[in-house]
Amino acid sequence: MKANLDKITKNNRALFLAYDHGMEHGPTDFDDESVDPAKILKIADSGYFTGFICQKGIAEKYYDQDKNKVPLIVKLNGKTKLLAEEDPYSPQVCSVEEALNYGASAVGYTLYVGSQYEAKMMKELAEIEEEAEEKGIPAIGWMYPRGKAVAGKEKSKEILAYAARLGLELGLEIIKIPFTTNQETLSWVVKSAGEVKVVLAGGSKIDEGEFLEATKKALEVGVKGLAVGRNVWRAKEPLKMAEKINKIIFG
Ligand code: FBP
Repeated sequence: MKANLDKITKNNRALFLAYDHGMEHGPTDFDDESVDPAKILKIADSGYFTGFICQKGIAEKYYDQDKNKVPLIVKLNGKTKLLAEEDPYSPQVCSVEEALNYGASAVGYTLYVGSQYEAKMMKELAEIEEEAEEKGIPAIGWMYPRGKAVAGKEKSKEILAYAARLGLELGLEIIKIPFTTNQETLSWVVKSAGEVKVVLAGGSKIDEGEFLEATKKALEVGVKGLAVGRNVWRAKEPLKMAEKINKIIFG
């Protein structure tokens, strides 16, 4: 069955609100407002987003399939930053089946391209992709170059394009790559990904104007949108920031 991208895209573009940081970084990214999943889900449900990304625990306890309008995207793997391994492995912690029970419209998985555990993660992601396709929902890959083999080259044109191409070869529908402002790199990444839609992570919080400008520039070379966290929910006024990003992406 062909995965249905209609639910999580609009006019072939996407804007996802990412909120899986509690597992990846711990609560250090949060303040008194953003530490509360209910408040972030409210921002996600504002109408500006085509998806809300979280881990299974938040999906189970906060996402209400009858009330929430924003489509749910469940991250199926994750790790903490406490071990800070040079070659990271991010184990699967949720199945496609479980994500569907929470009402997921898509599933996500982080693959650390270049890590010594890359083969293990490729296998897990390939199995997830197969099952997601059977169920008709899209599989989204966080294609993040990381590990000794790619140290210092994580955002190079060649390595980022390789990570993007891997997403196409593995059968993914959307790939998310680390935030970069280099148009030449992004243009080659987009070409390398073929029919797979490329979205950008937001990265650490930066100046709002600078972030909006970078978003515009990324779209100019074929990037299809963002899967952004901190640059929205740590903005002075998250809803206003969401509205501005939405305007840039969807017009
Ligand atoms: P941001 O827009 O806040 O960067 O979120 C994107 C994201 O990929 C999250 O989904 C994830 O939790 C985090 O960044 C991973 O960060 P890191 O680069 O430290 O692994």
